[in-house]
Amino acid sequence: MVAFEHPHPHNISAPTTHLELPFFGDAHRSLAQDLVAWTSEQRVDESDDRAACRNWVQRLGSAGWLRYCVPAAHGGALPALDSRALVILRETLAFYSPLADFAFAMQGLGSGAITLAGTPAQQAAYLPAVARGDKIAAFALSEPEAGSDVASMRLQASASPDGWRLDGEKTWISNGGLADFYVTFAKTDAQAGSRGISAFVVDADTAGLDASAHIDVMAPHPLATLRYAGCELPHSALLGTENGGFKLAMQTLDIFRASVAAAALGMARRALAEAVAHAKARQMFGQRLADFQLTQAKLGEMRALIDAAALLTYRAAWLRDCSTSQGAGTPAYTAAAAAAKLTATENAQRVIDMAVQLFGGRGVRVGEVVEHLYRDIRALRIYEGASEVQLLILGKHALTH
Ligand code: COS
Repeated sequence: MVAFEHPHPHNISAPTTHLELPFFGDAHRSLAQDLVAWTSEQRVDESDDRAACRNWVQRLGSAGWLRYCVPAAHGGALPALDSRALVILRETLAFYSPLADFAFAMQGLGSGAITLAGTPAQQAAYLPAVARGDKIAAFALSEPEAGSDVASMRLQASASPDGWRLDGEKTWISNGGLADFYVTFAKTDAQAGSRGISAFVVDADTAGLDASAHIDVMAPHPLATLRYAGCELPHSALLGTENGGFKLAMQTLDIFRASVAAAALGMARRALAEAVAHAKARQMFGQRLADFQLTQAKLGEMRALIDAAALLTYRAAWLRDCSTSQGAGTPAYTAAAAAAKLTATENAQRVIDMAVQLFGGRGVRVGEVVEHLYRDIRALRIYEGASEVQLLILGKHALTH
């Protein structure tokens, strides 16, 4: 495997002019500038995705960026999770290194349910360590037979004398085998569908938990199947209310959906920047590739797809942060986040494909930035709610509001 050398040619830096839009405040603008400066100086060998992910978590923690994943009361940067800050962080990190974005995002997603519903003791035990990069977090929801259909999960949590006992399997778990703890969703009432699921914090060293089955994917990042064989958990491992796990999972995903859109946006912006640089440099038929109207039309289309994705992404983040009537927890916000995730990931796939096409043969050479982005983007249309799930959410919302 050829490493995705990080960062790519330094003459390309992440754009920031869109931050002048009224969705953002001055604190967001300076956050973006500091982050662009920091990220463009990092050098991480990404040939081993697990080692690189650890390295990124440590760097992101030391530099203070992970503090945006948790609230200030537990070592975070701001009083509450700020969706626009998360969007800026993910968009910028993904522009430079999709793996850096992954490392950042999983700290947030893996600890999000503890931020939302943890007891003070749970929050104190996990959140400051997540913010420092001392503990790596993971979110264990999917199962071999329960991806989009979360409610059909089978991992069973039964009451035991000292607490709970977990038996079953999770799969496609990001940071599997690397994480220090897994926020795990399990059935506590097998007959109750989505109302019979509860969340638990499971430490990686819990007896009976096996995270050694790593899964290799087209854009390498830490991923594994988890086996829970009679994992005994204390009462204090229950996260949130008993049988309240489905809503907690949905609320956690809601926070981060706009940020998945932002990651896609960062990758699309990088592909456009690469395509523009290539079009200006490449000579063919006695002129620059950029001088052909066909090229200009393609770049124009990429730009429009990116702008559409950006506006939906920033709108969703702004609604969550600032709107009382359409903000966090409202169906209108869920729909806005779904529209952002759907559009940004689908548009980014098209933009990156167009960039590969503009690069011609070089576009498919292993090790080219656009070749790597082509593989990186694909999973974003599937994970944290596939495009089809976002369409269902939007369709349901259209019919009921
Ligand atoms: N916030 C809070 N509550 C929510 C919610 C949200 N975003 N979405 C649903 N709920 C609640 C509903 O209000 C409903 O509550 P009641 O039981 O009190 O009525 C309950 O959860 C069930 O909702 P619904 O009937 O809409 O659930 P469905 O089983 O129809 O599933 C989808 C809805 C498909 C949208 C959901 O299962 C989903 O998002 N699946 C994708 C999951 C996913 O992202 N998987 C990837 C794993 S992470 S990589």
